Amino acid sequence: MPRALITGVTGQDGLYLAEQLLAKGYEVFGLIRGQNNPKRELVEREVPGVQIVTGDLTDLSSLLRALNHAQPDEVFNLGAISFVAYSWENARLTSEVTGLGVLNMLEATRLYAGDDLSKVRFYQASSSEMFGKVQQVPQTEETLLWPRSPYGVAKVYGHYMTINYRESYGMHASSGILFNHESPRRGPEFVTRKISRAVARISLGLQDKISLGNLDAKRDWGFAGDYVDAMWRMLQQPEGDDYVVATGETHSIREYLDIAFARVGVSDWSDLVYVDPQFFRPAEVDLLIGDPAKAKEKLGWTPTVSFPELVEMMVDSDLAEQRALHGK
Ligand code: NDP
Ligand code: GDR
Repeated sequence: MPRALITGVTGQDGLYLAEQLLAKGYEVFGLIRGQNNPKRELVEREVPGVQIVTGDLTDLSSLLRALNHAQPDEVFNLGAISFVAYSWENARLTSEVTGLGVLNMLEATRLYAGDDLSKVRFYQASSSEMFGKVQQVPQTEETLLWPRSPYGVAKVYGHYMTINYRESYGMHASSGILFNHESPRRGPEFVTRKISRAVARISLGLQDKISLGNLDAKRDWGFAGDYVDAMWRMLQQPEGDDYVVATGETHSIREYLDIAFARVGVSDWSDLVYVDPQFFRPAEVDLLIGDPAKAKEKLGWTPTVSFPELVEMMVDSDLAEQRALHGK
C-alpha cells in the first residue's frame, strides 16, 4: 500500500487530495500545525481515513519527525500562507512559511530518505502568481517569472529550490504551476467563494450587497478536484519535472458575477456590488491564462469542469449551506 504525506491537509487542496489518495488505496498522513488546530475536526469529519501528524513548515525538526513517522513514498507540499492580499501585510511571515518552508520540507525529505533518495517523490505547490506581470500569453513552463506580491516572490523561491533539489541531488521533485482552482471548499477570503457565498445570502435575504475590489482582473479558473489529480499524476512519472496546470481560458471577475447572479435569477447586479478601494492590491496581476499542453501530453491530464459549471457548483453549494444554517 503506497504511503503519502500531505502538508496543508486542512486546506482546500489538501482535503481533495487526501480524499482521492484514500480512494486509490493509499495510506494517507496529513500534517497539521498548532497546539489545538480547529481545522483538525474538519479533516477528521471530511476525510476520516487520514492519519494526523503534527508539524509546522517553519520547524525543520518537526517535519523530519513527521516524515519518519509517516514513512511516505510521496510527499505533497501544499502548506503555505496562500492568501495573496494578506502577504503584503505579513511579508516576512509569508516568506518564512511559503518560501523557506519549502526549503525546510525539501531538506527534511532529503534527510528522511538518507542514502536512498529514490525511495521518495516530492510535489511542490507552485503557482501562476509567479508569472505576475504579463510577459507572455498564454503562460507556459518557460514564461519569465515576474511576481507581483510577497506571496508570489516566496513561491518563486520555493519553485527554484525544488528545481535545485532535483538538479543537485537527483531528487524526484516536481513543481506544479497551478492556476487558480476553486470549489465549494475554497476559503471565503478568495474572490470566487466570497461572491458565491454573498450571492447565496443576498438571494435568501440575509445580506444586501457585496464589497469587492478590482472587477477587471482576469483569471484562469478551474475545479480543485481536477487539479489535485494533476499533482498525483506528476509523481507517477519516471522523472520529476515542472508542469503548468490550467484550463487555457480566462474570465474576469465581472463574468464570474454574471453567472453567479444569473444562477439565482438576477440579471443586473450593478446595484448589488459595491467597489471598495480597501480590496485593491498594491500591485495587481491583471491577466492569467495558462497553456496546459505539456500536462495534457505528458500526464494525460485534462480539466473536466467548465467555468459556468464551476460557478454554478459554488453558488448551489453556498445556497444549500446558507439554507441549512438559517433554516430557509
Ligand atoms: P489553503 O489556504 O486552503 O490551505 C493552506 C494550507 O497551508 C492550510 O492547510 C494551512 O493550515 C497550511 N499552513 C499554513 N501555514 C502553515 C505552516 N506554518 N505549517 C504547516 N502548514 C501551514 O490553500 P489551497 O488548498 O488553496 O492551496 C494549496 C497550495 O497550493 C498552497 O501552497 C497554495 O499557495 C498553492 N496554490 C493554490 C492555488 C489555488 O488556486 N488554490 C493555485 C496555485 C497554488 P491551517 O489550516 O493550519 O492554516
Ligand atoms: P489570487 O486569488 O490572488 O489570484 O490567488 P483571489 O481570489 O484572492 O483574487 C483573484 C482576483 O480577484 C480580485 N478581487 C478580489 N480578491 C479578493 N480576494 N477579494 C475581493 O474582494 C476582490 N475583488 C477583486 C483580486 O484583486 C485578484 O485579481 C489565488 C490563491 O489561491 C493563491 O494561493 C494562488 O497561488 C493563486 O490563486 C493562483
